[in-house]
Amino acid sequence: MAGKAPTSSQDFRHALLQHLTYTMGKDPEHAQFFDWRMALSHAVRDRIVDHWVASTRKTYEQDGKRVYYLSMEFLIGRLLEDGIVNLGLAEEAKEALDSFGQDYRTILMDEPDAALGNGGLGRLAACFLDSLSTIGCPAYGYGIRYENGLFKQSFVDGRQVEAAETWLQEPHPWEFERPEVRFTLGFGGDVISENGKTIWKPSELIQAEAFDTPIVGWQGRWANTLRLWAGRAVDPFDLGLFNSGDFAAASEHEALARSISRVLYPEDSNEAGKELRLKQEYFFSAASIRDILRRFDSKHDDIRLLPTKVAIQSNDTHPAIAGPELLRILHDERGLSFEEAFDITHHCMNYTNHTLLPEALERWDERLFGRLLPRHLQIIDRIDDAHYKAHPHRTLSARSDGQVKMGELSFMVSNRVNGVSALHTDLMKKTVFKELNALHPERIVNETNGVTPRRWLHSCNPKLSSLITETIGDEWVADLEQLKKLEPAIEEAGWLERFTQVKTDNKAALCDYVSKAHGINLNPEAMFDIQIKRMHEYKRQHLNILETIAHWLEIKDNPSADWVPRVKLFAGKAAQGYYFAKDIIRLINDFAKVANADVDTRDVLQVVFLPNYNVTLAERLIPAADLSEQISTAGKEASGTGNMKFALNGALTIGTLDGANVEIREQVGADNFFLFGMLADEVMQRRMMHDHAQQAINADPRLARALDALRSGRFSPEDPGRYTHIADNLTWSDYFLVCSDFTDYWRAQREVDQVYTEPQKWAKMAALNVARSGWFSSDRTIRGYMCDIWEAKSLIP
Ligand code: GPK
Repeated sequence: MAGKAPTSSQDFRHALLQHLTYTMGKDPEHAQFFDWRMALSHAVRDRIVDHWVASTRKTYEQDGKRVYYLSMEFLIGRLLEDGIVNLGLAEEAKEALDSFGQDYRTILMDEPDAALGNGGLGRLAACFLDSLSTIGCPAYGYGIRYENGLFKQSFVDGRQVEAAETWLQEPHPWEFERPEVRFTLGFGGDVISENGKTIWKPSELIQAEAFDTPIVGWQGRWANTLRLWAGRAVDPFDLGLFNSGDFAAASEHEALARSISRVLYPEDSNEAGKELRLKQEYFFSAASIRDILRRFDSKHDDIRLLPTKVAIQSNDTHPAIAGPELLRILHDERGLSFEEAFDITHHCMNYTNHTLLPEALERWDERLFGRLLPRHLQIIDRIDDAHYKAHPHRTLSARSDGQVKMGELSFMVSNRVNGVSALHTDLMKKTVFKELNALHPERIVNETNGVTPRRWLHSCNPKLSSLITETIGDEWVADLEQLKKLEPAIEEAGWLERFTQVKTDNKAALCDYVSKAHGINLNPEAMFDIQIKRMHEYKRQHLNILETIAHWLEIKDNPSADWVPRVKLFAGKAAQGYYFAKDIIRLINDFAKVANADVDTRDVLQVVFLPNYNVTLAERLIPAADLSEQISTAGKEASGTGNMKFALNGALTIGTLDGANVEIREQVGADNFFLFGMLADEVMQRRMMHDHAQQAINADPRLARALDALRSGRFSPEDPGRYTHIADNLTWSDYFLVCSDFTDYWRAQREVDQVYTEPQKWAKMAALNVARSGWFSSDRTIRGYMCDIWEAKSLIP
């Protein structure tokens, strides 16, 4: 493929200086970090653009099927390092910066995270973008250009405090504004009939404007586009009002329009239930559908060919309205019969389900829905009717009980519906989509999640990456299954020592960071035990802290015994209104304060909750982990992807048989995984027992003692009743079965301690985790989607 010839560091130095001078207007003498970062970003971007233009050209020439990934979230993190790593520019960039006396890492870390997502679902979308480009599948990501990404988290007296995130405050070098790509969209109004045609006359109009970010794959062989929509007013400014002195009202339209792309709803596995959220969903789905049709129309006259050129993936139900919108355009505006419009829509649309939690399945009040999208409500009824006609015995529908059910709607409209791990897909068939699956047994497929090895090993763990490359060559970066070739090397003299040294170095680097950023000195000799993810009761951070409290009490009984030193690290954000989760954060912080000050225990137990978990912090923590905590109540974690990142970086997992843990354990071997806890069906059985928690508490004095410690107020002496409600919740309701799994979790933790005292054994288990994690590459996942769902092909020869 065409593109700039490989650059020498001289060329690169020149490019950097050019951009510093002509893009930033600065003299090296006076340039700040920011200027250097921008100059570097532009120099890298120029090289990305060469590949991007070539890929786009080729896509148009070949007119292959394009994949459209619609997602409310893209948790892409920092892009500069990604671009540099994928283009293999690290040496040149470093040398060029060195020659100006600038530190490469400092400049990379100066970039704010693009936090346009909450957690796993958004990060998965970002890994998929990387894999789509690496594989060379022509694809577009479509989402919203939130002005404020996921909130910033800090702690005040141990409590989570949220502040607005402002990633766009500084100029963002990666995007290209496309003022010419604008679509006018409507809300509300009436549906009328004119000459036998149905016409929707919206009462409110808004524009969507495109911003494009190029996403370059490994070695620059391909680059796709992430297109994010921003809200704009149709008539941004009312001069009359302004001249009459009402300055605020003069810009009101603009303010209202902008509010639609203003914030990312800070919810995770929870329905936001806000009108603005529904507007956001329609806004970006409808703009994307128009863009897709415009691109198709530029080459084709026959709309019936649409499914041969277009595969749309709805990332969860947030973009589900894209289906009815496409159907509406084909039927109302283009005059196809409803049946034909439905058929075409159905063959273009697919849907990924990411959760079985009932409270997370999107449902909208039909009055709200009908007020904003009156025509779509009618279309949903017709979809229901058509489905009913085909299956007269079916009992469920997309609209019932006064609600529009986005899961059912997505299922009915889609050609394929997929779960994100084998267990999750299986449970989907047995629970939420039981009836629909019986009617359409071919529709549900499984695509177990994956993570991009470029970011989550090669780039975040350069030392392990080098060791692997020295051992087996560098093809693993784009073909992760090659990690299997490490297995024989693990047996060779000296290899495990080098592997262990990498972990030791990574831990030292993390200690250095934590000390500089937070003034906390971690014990680098201790086992680093890490739980990082969104705060949720089903993820059971409280099981972890309860076991830690029990362990601490035991250490205090006998401080001079031979304890295995541990550093317990936590990070994660709680949804703003999720008070129980916020109290778990506070409990961990309060307990940490007591434990870390305790002279009896602090040498063998440290507890730290790091604030503001984001992609960048994950990139620091995961390479330094010894133990990965994946302890959700079985049946609740759809897949998990953090679990894969840890295993890939040589951490051992302590986990339940939930989500992709099941497949991780299969891949790495049961001997190299610390399993505990009930299975998904045992969970369902156990929950039927009315006194499951009390029984567990009565049977385990350690658990009883830890709960008593919570109730005693010793972790919050100034407010002794602070954690009574957590203890009560666990004792009297305990929906997520913390108590019932506690004893087995304790047992597994002691097994962890035992193995950690045998460094050789631990290192071998950890190395086998790396060697056998190749299957968890998102390249494998994307190939699965391409083959089973999209019928799309790579355009890289
Ligand atoms: C699932 F339903 C949701 C949601 O709203 N947000 C989110 O991040 C996660 N998810 C699951 O909880 C994870 O198990 C899964 O790995 C991830 O989506 C990606 O599939």
